Amino acid sequence: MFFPRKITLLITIFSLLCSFSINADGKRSSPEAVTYDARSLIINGKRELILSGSIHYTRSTQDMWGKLLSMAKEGGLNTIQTYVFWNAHEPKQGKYVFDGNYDLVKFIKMIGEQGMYAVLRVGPFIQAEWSHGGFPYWLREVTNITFRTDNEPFKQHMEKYVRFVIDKMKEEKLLAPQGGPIILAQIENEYNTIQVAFKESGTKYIQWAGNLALGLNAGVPWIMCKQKDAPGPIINTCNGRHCGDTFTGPNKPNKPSLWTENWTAQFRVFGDPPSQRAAEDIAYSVARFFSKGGSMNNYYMYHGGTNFGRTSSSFTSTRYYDEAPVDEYGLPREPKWGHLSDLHRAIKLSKKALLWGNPSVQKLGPDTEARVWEYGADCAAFLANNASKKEQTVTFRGHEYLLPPRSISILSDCKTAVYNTQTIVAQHNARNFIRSEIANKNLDWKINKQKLPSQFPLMSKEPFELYSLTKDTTDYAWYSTHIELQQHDLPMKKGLHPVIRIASLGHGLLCFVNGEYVGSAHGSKIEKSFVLQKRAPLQAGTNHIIILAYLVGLADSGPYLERRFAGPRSVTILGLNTGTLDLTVNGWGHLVGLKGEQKKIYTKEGSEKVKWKKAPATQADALTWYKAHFDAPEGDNPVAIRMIGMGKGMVWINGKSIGRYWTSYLSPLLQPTQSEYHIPRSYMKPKDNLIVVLEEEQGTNITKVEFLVVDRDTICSHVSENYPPPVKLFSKKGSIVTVEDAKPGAYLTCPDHKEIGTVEFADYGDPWGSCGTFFSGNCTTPAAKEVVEKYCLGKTSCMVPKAETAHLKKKMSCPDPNVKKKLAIQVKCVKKK
Ligand SMILES: *[C@@H]1O[C@H](CO)[C@@H](O)[C@H](O)[C@H]1NC(C)=O
Ligand SMILES: *[C@@H]1O[C@H](CO)[C@@H](O)[C@H](O)[C@H]1NC(C)=O
Ligand SMILES: *[C@@H]1O[C@H](CO)[C@@H](O)[C@H](O)[C@H]1NC(C)=O
Ligand SMILES: *[C@@H]1O[C@H](CO)[C@@H](O)[C@H](O)[C@H]1NC(C)=O
Ligand SMILES: CC(=O)N[C@H]1CO[C@H](CO)[C@@H](O)[C@@H]1O
Repeated sequence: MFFPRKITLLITIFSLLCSFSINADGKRSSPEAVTYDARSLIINGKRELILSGSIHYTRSTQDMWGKLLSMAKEGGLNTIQTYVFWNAHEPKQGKYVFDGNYDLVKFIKMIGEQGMYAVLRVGPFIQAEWSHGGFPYWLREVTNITFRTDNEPFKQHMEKYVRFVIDKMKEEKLLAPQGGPIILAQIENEYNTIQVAFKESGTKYIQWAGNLALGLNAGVPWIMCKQKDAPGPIINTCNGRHCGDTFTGPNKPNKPSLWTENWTAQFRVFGDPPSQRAAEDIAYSVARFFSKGGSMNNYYMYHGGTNFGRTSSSFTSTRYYDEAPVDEYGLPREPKWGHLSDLHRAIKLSKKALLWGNPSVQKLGPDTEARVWEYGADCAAFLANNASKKEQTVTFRGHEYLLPPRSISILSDCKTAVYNTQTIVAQHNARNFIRSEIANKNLDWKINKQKLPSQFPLMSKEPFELYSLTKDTTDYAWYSTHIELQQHDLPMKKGLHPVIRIASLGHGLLCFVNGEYVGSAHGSKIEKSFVLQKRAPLQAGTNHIIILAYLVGLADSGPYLERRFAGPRSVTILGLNTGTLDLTVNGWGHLVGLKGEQKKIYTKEGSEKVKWKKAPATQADALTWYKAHFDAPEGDNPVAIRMIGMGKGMVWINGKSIGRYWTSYLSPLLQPTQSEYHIPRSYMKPKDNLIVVLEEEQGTNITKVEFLVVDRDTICSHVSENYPPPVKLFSKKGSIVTVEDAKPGAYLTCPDHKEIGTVEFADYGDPWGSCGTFFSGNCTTPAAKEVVEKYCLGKTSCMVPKAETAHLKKKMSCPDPNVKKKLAIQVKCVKKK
């Protein structure tokens, strides 16, 4: 049991570093080492609640960082968490990269400039759906290495890198004791999930890793997530969806209860259907965690972003956690962003009682309870209804509260319910992808067919293993062999053809026989190995078999990451008169990468080195390069490209890869997992941008591809009769929550100072659907539209007071007067005239 419990003595485990610095505002601050007690982290001598969100600098561009961080701050976060990506920073051994979107120092500084804290998850193993879990490829080639266990070569490289990162942070004065924003650091990552594979070596290793971290004298506490036996003062933290109920707690009574990964959705791999985690569910589990004594929560992810280039782990889609509170494009996903902002306000109103108060639990009914924190006159209560279907009214300290099913109400003074996790007061919005007029104008696609190679310089008896062949320099490698056949080997009957059968360990391949494309096949995230079996146009004489094998990222999880294998394992020809012919040890030639990649034909200079032809109107061949020029889309909203009509490949804009696309990989819903791909604004200049597409598959249609402008200018409100006013209208005077001038109602605010141009939908009764697609139910009030127009048209923000609904009720036509009434509004924001 870890909740509730007495606060133990503040234990200072790190020597107090006495450095002084001057803040940006000129004020002198005297930073101290960050410590903790059983209740929370202690920063500058004070307990602190940490509301944190993960944003990975590698998954957006520098010009996006400022806005992302300010949205996080505005959303009520005080901390940003990021991994540190080893293979981004040291792609070649000893050659460090810290520029562009890999500029970790700048990112951390920007967090500090926002007045926020940073949590640095150094790893160096990070998983993160990032290729190789963050390990550089070269690490795999270190003699006798075994990753993440008591192995000398591994420990040596890990130590060198971890030291390098922490030294860099120290040099730049980014650690809290130096006046910088970093308050916590993480060593290793979810090690418990693989520890059993290494038995005592695993235990030894995790002890060693802990000592390594502590020995760096960073002056901030270290954490290990999902690590029950985190050694010494290292804090074990929870990762999961419902840490309020699943976390067994810190492993020592003097450690606080921290939640480092609370998934805001689920990352997706190609082949997955859409997945959402409702804002109400996230809010419930966060409120529960704090109500039970948690003092830090981190949203994983707060902004997911984009896996540019070849950075995603095997089969992971190019967009990452697009369902997070801030979407891939950096736009707020409502109501998630707003509903969680409201939750943070409610938690902050309760902060004093939460951090210094004494906890108690009171059962209110069968599925209801109150968790109360009291500190003198200061009091905060969390009233929980855990019944999954039933709404319940509870009495707490003489007042009645209505609790929707599976919800928690936060009473920031033990009296006023300022927030309920199930009751969304925040506005909703819908994302629009609008065809760009400018960028799609006169798109003139040219093609360059990737020729099959004729030289395969690397020879061996059997096909080479694909990871060690490509060494993470490309997704592609060619395999070639040839066989002599006599006329009498081939089937005599007309219409009968031999078949080529290739068994591969992953991830995919294209097969060519005698220069002819015979087909392709691929595995999946779950089942990486697969078999291709196709009719082969074999003939008497010499037959050439060419395979283009490909990878879609390196694996990022599990033990023995250095011993994963991919690529063709066995090749046979079936249906010959002489029986099955096994070509596996027939002698194979290999060639790494595509000619076009070597020539960098996705860059301006490279594209001029090859001949391009006008794209034909007929179906295209497999393995084709396309190029065109376009002007940057109008306005300054984010930009995407819709790859409908295409199969699988990669897109480059002015030489920069925006990631792999795989539109032909359909989910069980028979829709592509991802159709739109983000093109960062900073990759484009105003005019004449070069786009190059590499398409692997046959029969695609490049003219279907279109440039899009992305917005969330469709905003909505969907509130019911007994909604409270928004939390932001409440404040705390002493220990009392007050609300001045706060009226319940439907609140709407356009993004980016736009104004409400049209009211697209408004109804009072039982409308249904969601923002973007509302429908009237059986109870409807057509007059609602006029009322909303009166309050909102031409305004940046508006509020339709609840009082109006009383008038509307009289005009409502409704067969069942007992129906729960709701007001639904959908408006479109437009630029101010
Ligand atoms: C690698 O391991 C082998 C077998 O244990 C050993 O003989 C060899 O000396 C090791 N190589 C290095 C460089 O440590
Ligand atoms: C809440 O309900 C869920 C299932 O409905 C159950 O698994 C869980 O144990 C309950 N929690 C409490 C604290 O009652
Ligand atoms: C390709 O797509 C365009 C635009 O949708 C269409 O007009 C054209 O007929 C398609 N071509 C083929 C060969 O399918
Ligand atoms: C409207 O009424 C019909 C018939 O009573 C019912 O089947 C339907 O579910 C109702 N629709 C809504 C949205 O409540
Ligand atoms: C600890 C925990 O809750 N883990 C869960 C995280 O979410 C995945 C799926 O989203 C579950 O499979 C895990 O059990």
